[in-house]
Amino acid sequence: MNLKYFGCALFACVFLSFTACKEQVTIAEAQKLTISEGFENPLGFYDKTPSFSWQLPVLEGVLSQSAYQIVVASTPDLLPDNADLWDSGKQMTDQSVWVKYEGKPLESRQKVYWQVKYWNQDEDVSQWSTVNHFELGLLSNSDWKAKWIGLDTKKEKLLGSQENIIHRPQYLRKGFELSNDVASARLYITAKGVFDVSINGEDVSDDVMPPGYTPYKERIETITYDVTDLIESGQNTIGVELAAGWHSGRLGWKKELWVDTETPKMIFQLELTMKDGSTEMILSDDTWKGTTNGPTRISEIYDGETYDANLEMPNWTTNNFDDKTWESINTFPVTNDIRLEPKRHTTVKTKIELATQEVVEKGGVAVFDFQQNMVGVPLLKVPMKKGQTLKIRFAEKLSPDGTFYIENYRSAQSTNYYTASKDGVIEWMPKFTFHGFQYVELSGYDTSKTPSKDWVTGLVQYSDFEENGTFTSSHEKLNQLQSNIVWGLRGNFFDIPTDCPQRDERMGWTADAQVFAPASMFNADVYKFWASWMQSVGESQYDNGAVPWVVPDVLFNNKVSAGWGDACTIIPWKIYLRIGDKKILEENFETMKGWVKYHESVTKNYISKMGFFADWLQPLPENGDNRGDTSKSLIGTAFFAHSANLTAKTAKALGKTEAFEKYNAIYKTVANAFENKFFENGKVKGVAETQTSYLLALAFGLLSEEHKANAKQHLLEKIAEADNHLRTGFLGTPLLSEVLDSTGEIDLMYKILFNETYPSWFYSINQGATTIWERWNSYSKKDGFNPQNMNSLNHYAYGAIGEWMYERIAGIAPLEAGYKTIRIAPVPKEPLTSAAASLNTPYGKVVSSWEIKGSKFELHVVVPPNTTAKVTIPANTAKDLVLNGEAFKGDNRAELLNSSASGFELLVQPGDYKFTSQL
Ligand code: RAM
Repeated sequence: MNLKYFGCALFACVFLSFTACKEQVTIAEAQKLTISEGFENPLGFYDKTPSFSWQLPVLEGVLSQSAYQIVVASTPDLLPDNADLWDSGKQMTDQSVWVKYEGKPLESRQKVYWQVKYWNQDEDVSQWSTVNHFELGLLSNSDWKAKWIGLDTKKEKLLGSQENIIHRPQYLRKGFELSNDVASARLYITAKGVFDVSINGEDVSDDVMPPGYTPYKERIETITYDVTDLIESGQNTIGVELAAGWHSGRLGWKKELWVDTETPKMIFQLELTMKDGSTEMILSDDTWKGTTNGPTRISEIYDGETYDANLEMPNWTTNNFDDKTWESINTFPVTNDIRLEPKRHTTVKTKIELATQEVVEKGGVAVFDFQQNMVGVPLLKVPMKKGQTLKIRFAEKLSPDGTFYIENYRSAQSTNYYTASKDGVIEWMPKFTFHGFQYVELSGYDTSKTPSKDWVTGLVQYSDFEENGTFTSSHEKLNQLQSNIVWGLRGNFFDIPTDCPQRDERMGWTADAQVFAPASMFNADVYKFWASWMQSVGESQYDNGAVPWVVPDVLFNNKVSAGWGDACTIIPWKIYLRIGDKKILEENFETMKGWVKYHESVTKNYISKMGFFADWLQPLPENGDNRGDTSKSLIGTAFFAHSANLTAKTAKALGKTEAFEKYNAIYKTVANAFENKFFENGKVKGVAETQTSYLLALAFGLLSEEHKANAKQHLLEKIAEADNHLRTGFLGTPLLSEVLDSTGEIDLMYKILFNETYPSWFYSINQGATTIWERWNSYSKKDGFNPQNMNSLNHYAYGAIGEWMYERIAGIAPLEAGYKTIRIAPVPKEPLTSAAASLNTPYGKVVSSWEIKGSKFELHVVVPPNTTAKVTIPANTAKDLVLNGEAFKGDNRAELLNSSASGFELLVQPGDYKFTSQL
């Protein structure tokens, strides 16, 4: 294709004038077309005012975009010339991401086709891109003709491990007959609970525990499936398994809520278009039948699943099944108080399969070790005898005597049972629960067989996003830290950002989320994941502006905490910096304002009375408290100022000048009050002097210019007093690298990061960690487990350091929101001799990879099209800089901006560069 166009262009060049030739030059088309938060050709899409993004190809001759044209139509054959929904016309701009749709209003079910072309820096025009498409889901409750259905699962009064009411999983089915052939079929479905749907004996999808977890009293997400290929002409059968999930399980700690959870319900709307053009709908209604006498007896997120193969109902999702003993079901109308909206991020899926690394058997009990702490379920292929019950237990770690360490699961039983109906190898995996574990223990199998590794496979489950960046270095422990961060992400992005995946929490703790969000954005494509959860944050905000501890709010305790509720200002802002899409700011601006107002309401003379978790889990607290030594009032006031500042910045980015002035003034006033109350000449006064108190003051810009240097000195003293170790908890830790870096103390930050002794990141690695731990001392080889049972071994918060590893060790940071301009500024230090990162930005892949070879520093940089990069190369600038093997002279691709004592600073256009400097 390209060649053909090139050929034409060449031909034209020979025969036509130069101007005419320019008109003919056609360059390769735009790639990676996505809509809104990065969706590729989605079905059942949520956004009727989407934005469009594309990437320019990596090609000689494509440096930047000078214009674009987008065409949007209701059928593909109308493109590109007869776009009936929108033709943007030629827009003279370099904007290639987040271009808002401005065409005809779109509606539920609508199919939309689009393509784009661009003009490069020389006004050469590209070919049209391939045609991409999306189809909207059911956007409003009035689209639903179906009813909620379900059995009364309360009447059995079955109680669980904590006297919580257990709703037995239910099986719902319906047969229907079609007299015509189907041209297209869409299934719209969701549950108050979690579901698994089959049609004519086929699984409709491999989604895990859909629809996921939102503030169910406000909004339940709906899922759309294309089931055209599953529908037969003639007789058909639908089968839906429905379990309690997050909706009707014992989530959180409020016992009084579990004793009377609402019965699970399901809603189903199958819309069929027949080959003759007629339409038909199959709905959940009173014609369905149900039973709770199926094989899955109990499913509970914390406690696990119980399965009895004797109760299997072969073919129950096919036409060959008799349901006359099944009950009729209850129906409930769709009301307007709970919004039904298409899911706005991806469902959880099985993403990785881990093989067992080691099996140890003793007295009929076999322990399978994955040598990696993971989250999901086991796939079991185990020999059993009829009537045996297999007991399946989990642990993150073994106690020194080889027994399972499960104290840290607290009340979560995390145990599955499988009863065999015949002799032979069973194949089974739990369906409506998940576990956090490294070890699986089996007992109750056929002990005449020797356990082997293939009995258990670890199915790693998380929201279906792709990994988006890589980081590696010459240091094994730093690489292990990177791996632990990524496993923390895989383990705690289970539809919502969870604090931990294994004990009786697994909740959307807000501080954990805000400290880890930036690191997550480097490692995975999680913009839609965060945007979706931020919607839940907004929906969970109380009328007075308070943002709860966890989202969705299952604690219902009306309590707030500084540094926790501030997730509502910090996450949108930090994501905006990495993505450049103002939508995340627009969507969260009101929530931010409400939260700042709430902050204000708990102050006296701008000094905060907001307390709570403070610098949570600070190591070696003098007061012995999990909340650390830093003053709560100091922390509250610092976050009040910081949230006001981020709200001001947001207002500015959104062009809201008046709001900017207002929030900026609040920020300044609070900062002033903060300094007067807690500092004197840059030294903490009146409250405990801690690393975190200085970090907050410096990171959030709360001190007057003349006192900053002093404050930094006092911080350095506190760090020196701790023998150059950190003394920071959840709130202080992410600020450590930021402050030490921005104040020129990078050597010290390296020292702290590469510390091997407690407390440090490598300490846990030296103790065998394969994930990030909740505490700096969750476990040690010498002293064993931390005595507190609040001791998760998979808690991503301290993985926040991943942000600095990418931005400074490897050296990739956004200089302008969304990496339109990129800062490549690695800071190579001992003990590293090399480090490398790559990141898929909205514009394409950025690479920064360096290596020290003797006195030489080599830097490989890739800058994607339509961006520019400021590249800082450490060097002895008296000596030559070499670019791609030749002495660097500077040209319009790479231009010298500055050379200083520390190195060269260059402005670099898109392309691939290998620099060599002398150190
Ligand atoms: C713990 C959670 C979470 C933390 C809160 C304060 O129970 O696991 O990590 O944010 O407490």
